Amino acid sequence: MNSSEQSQTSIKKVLIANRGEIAVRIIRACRDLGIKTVAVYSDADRASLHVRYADEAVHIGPPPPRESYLVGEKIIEAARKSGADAIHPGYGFLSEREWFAQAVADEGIIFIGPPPSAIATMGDKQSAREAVKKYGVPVVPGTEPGMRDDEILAAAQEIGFPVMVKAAAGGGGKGMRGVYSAEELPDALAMARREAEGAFGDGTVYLEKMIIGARHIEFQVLADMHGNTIHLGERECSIQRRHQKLVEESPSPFMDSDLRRRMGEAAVLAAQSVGYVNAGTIEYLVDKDKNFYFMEMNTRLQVEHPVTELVTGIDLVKEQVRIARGRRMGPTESLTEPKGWAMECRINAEDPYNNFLPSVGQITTLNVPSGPGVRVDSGVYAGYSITPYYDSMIAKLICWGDDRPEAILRMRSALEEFTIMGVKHNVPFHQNLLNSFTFIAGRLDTKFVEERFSMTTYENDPDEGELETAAIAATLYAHRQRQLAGQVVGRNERDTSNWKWLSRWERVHR
Ligand code: MV4
Repeated sequence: MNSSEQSQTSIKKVLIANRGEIAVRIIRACRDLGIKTVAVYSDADRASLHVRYADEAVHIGPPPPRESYLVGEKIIEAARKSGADAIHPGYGFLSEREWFAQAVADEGIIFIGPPPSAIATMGDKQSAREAVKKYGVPVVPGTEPGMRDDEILAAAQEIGFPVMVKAAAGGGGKGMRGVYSAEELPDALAMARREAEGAFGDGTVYLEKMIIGARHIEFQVLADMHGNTIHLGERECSIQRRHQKLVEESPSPFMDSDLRRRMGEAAVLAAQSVGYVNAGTIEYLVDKDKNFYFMEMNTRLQVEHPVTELVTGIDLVKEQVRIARGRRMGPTESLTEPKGWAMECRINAEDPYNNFLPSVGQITTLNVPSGPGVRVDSGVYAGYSITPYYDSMIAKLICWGDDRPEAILRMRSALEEFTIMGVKHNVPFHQNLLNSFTFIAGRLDTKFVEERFSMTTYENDPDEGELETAAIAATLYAHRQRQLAGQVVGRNERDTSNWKWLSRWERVHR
């Protein structure tokens, strides 16, 4: 036996402490590895796909998550009874609860995720800042833990307004507010503390300089138990609404090789600063001058992981399981250059014409796109009923192309093929977005959807005629070049997606 075999732990059966598309995704990775799976389900999920696809399924309670998917004891009990030797938490629910990871380990069950201590340090956003700072990772200028209010005020003057007040226990945009002058600060601190105490049971807040007009770019990291930590490049997540991501892509149109190397190295250091093991994500803010700042680490598999899979060829869920088994992870080097371009549209049961209001009911017709470069991760089927108990994401449509224009064209044609009837959904939003010059030009920012995007007009884009024309021309030209080079099979003059662009261009520039 060599040393790596000695350190391996056997995993023969995995319980998936989640539901929907991510539970299905994890089941598929386990099947690939020859591992049996156990689903858990609430009353609302008896007929869900993850229950059908798993080898076994255990009922864990009524529909509200607090009475089922969030009850650690029920899930551990289900694992014990079914003889599962590992638990995969997916994303959301119990995936970033230190106590759950610890409770699982205390039962002698493998938690397919990071050590509880890494979840705890990164879960407190202020301790995360301090930890990564010690390893030389750039953070936004801000206050230090334990400061009195007069020190916080002095620090704010030093940093310069505007600043952000953030809850240490917050994250993902929760418990965050902007403060624009010294006069507002005392009230803002008091209010933020009260809210944080109410929402998280921890009133600790801190300040950061407000980075204006920033992009949200995150790095995928993988770390095994043998001291190997790598990054797998970035994901651009700037297309979001109220902190809900809607479109993600990899690489980022904003990225260059040198910036990728520097941000990637910092991401590896950030993971190492907390002794990270398994898959994780380092979130950065990047300003227009390409200064980057560590924001948070997500200590779980993320919704948007498929775009990284498509440009690296690495199955992240399989790597998670291999790592949890104690093996050396498959890839040994950080990503230097991504292969091609991947883009993900989150398909939600939400009405884009009515303020993204969630829609419930039965899916009567479902036509799922497919074809070269098209992947759909979904937990629904025709006849499935969407309930109000869980988030509204029903599928992820992920498209890959040789380059960004091809990924966009494939996404447009896949969105056209997607037919969902019976519930309102946001496919029209994505179609509109992919018609926007701003998006096509890759000029993404986190305010675009909320402040400048509209479903009902063609005025999404500021009139910067030449830039718009250049963006669209470049996209069509790149595609045409591939056609001429014979690299694209089956596209011709009547290609409807090109057609729509041209007719739209004519409308705007008539
Ligand atoms: C910021 C910021 C500007 N300056 N921090 C939002 C999610 C959470 N991870 C932190 N967030 C932000 N932190 C400083 N110092 C702006 C945001 C922000 C944001 C970040 C990424 C994506 C969308 C966003 C929308 C609003 C605010």
